[in-house]
Amino acid sequence: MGGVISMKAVNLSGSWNLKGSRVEKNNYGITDGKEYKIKIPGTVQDTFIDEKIVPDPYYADNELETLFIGRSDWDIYRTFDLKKENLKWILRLEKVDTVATLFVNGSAVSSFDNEHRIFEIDLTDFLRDGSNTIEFRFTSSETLALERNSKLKYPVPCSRYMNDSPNRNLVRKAQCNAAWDWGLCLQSIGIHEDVILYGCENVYYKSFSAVPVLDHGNWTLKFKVYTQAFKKCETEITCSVTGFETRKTVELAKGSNCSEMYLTVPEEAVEKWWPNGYGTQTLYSVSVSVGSETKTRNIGFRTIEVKNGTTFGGKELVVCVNGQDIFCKGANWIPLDARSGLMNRDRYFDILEDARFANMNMLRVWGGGWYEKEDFYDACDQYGILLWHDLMFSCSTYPAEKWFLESVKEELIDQIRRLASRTCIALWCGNNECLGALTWYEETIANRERYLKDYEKLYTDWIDKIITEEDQDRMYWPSSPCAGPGDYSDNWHSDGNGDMHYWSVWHERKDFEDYHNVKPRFCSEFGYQSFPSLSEVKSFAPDDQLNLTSPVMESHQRNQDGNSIIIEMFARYFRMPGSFENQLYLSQVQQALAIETAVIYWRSLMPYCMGTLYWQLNDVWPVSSWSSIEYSGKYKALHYSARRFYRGVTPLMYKTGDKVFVKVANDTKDNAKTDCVLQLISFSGETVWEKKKKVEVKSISVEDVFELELDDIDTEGCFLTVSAAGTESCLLLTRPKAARLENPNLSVDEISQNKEGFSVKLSDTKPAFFVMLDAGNIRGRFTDNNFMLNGSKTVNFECKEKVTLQEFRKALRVYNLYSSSEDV
Ligand code: BMA
Repeated sequence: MGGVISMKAVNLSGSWNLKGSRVEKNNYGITDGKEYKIKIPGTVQDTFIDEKIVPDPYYADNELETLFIGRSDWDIYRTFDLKKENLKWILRLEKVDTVATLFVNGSAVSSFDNEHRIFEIDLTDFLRDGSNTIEFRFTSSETLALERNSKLKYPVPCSRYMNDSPNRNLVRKAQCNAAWDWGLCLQSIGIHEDVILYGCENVYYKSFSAVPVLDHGNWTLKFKVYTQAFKKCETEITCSVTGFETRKTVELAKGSNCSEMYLTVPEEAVEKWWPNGYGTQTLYSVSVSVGSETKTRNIGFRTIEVKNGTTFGGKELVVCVNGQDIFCKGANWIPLDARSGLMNRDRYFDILEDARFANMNMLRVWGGGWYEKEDFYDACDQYGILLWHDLMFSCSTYPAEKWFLESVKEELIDQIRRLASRTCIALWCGNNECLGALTWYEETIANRERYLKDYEKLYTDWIDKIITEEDQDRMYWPSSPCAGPGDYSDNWHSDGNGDMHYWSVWHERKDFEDYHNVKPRFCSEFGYQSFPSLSEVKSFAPDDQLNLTSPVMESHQRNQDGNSIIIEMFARYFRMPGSFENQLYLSQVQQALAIETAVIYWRSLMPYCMGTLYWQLNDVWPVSSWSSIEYSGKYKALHYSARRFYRGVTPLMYKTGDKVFVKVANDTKDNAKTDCVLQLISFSGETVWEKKKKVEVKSISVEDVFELELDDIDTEGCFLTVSAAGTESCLLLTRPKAARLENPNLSVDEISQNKEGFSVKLSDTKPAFFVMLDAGNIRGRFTDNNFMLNGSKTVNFECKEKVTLQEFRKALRVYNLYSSSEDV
């Protein structure tokens, strides 16, 4: 028996038909039974938007015009020809979004209600030679959510947002599709991955995982090869990597099989994979053949451990790669776009490279989105970006009833098997803020016991066990934030153990200096909002809406108090910005200042604190939010600051009360030597004094360099700059509104074109602060931005599109603090 195993793939992606079967009232003439073409992978929303049948929901308040799509029911279908050839036919489906029944040649085959699952369905008995029809009958996930809600024994509350779809927590679908405090409601309906039919002889070869383990000078690659055999049979499995190979004849039982194989690779035969900033990211192609069917994937050789021992009197959270403790620097990741039709490999690679540009080494895949596309993980592996990976539960209670648990179990098995080999994934985390959420709602406050019981049932008794069984190589961290396994306290404001989310400066409107009042072991969320830049605003707001409180600007601000917090902080720290444009600019300066204040202080606590991930890297649509990169890909001031404050060896300067502390941090794996220069400079530009010290900073440590009493310093007339290891940073000694700034007479002296884009020469006669160059909607980035200028400087713009010098010159704007209170 056995022998040749081969599979034939029939890709059913491409043009399908679409028609509504229960279409809600709308203004676009879309009615039940009316036929359209739809591209699969794709969604109903993308189809109507791309065809301009409905307006773009990202523009103005058009979102409201597209809500009906997610509330309606749709059929998506096609015909195709097939030669059955006596094969078994398996349909592979991934990211079916979400509530649907599959019909093949008129017979109901399977139903779906969990977007995170991967389905492999045997269609052999339903298919015929010649023409076949395949049809997905989708129903609105909101309808199912409401129905499930009506059947609950007691309420299972979740957080609510503007324009949201209710009871999102009762359907396993990206939670932020239902709206969030930075996202529109776009309850997508469709299929986000290719639909592929596999014709198989005896065996369907599903997938494999390969995980490297280092032991006494050798790597052992642990393989798991997943197959489905249609009858008992023998086959040969071959696993290989970079010239090493192992081969075994295995007997497959009828049904699902997981064959384990091991391959030894001497440690010196491969280069290790390191996170960004710690070494190179060498990846090796691993291949596994089952019979004559071969699959390949890239992996890196590295060990990973998350330490949670007791140090400094509390529970640490330290990510350790190849035996090296890593200071985790980065941000939180939300889905790339609210419209999956606009996601593509280039965009994933661009934004992950943006993270690398800002010296990040970790992103947190936040639990309100989805298990990402392969392109995302490919980019993280390639750029050395570790992942803190939440499971997809967020800001909510969830049911602990059997139907829910079973669905979650299938989802986790599918996803963990898919992602187990990913070099970049450092840990699995149970959820986002669901432990905290136990104290958020009337119902949970009134009966915390009941909800805590359900919480334990879901995350401890159920999910923890599934993860441990499926992935022995990664830590399961129960929740973000939390104090650690077995601790169900609300870790919201406690900083001694595990990870914390620190939101008091934003949501509670505390001063920026309040970041100095907490000493997190690992801060996995803290954020500060800003408005998008003018060109970004213009992409969604017509000219008559260019005002912070216009209806369109308010519809692109989803945090109820967002605008008022930003404006109140202007009043607390800055002179009021004059024009709309300056309000946008200053909000970005303010955001950068807030996050920088936190990171500089928390990095100074290393190794007590071993991670800072700010909220949030990206946006799913153009909106006022906590992101450091605008929806279009343009960097906000914060992203440029992050590039400085996340450098491996960097000066840290902060003011607490009347004292200024100057330190140098080194979170690289090598010891560092640098000169540290501190200067006190007047606002007219004269250096009042200069101090210089040679500093040696060991790996993963911080060296105190200077400590300064401000008593004898004219804090309103001077500022400090510090430079070390090629990075300069500056500190105003009062709130900026009190500083006696002088007119810097900032000027653009020369703009020229070069190989990468453009070069801009700037100069001033007096120090200028938060100098921010802006190239409008021309795609690209500056090599430096949001800096202090005292003299002259040339900054390059790396341009990502074809633009003439004239166009660039026309688009270029330069902002600075002094001019921000002007009316223009
Ligand atoms: C956090 C996140 C998100 C949210 C953000 C801003 O705590 O987990 O749910 O978008 O706050 O409020």
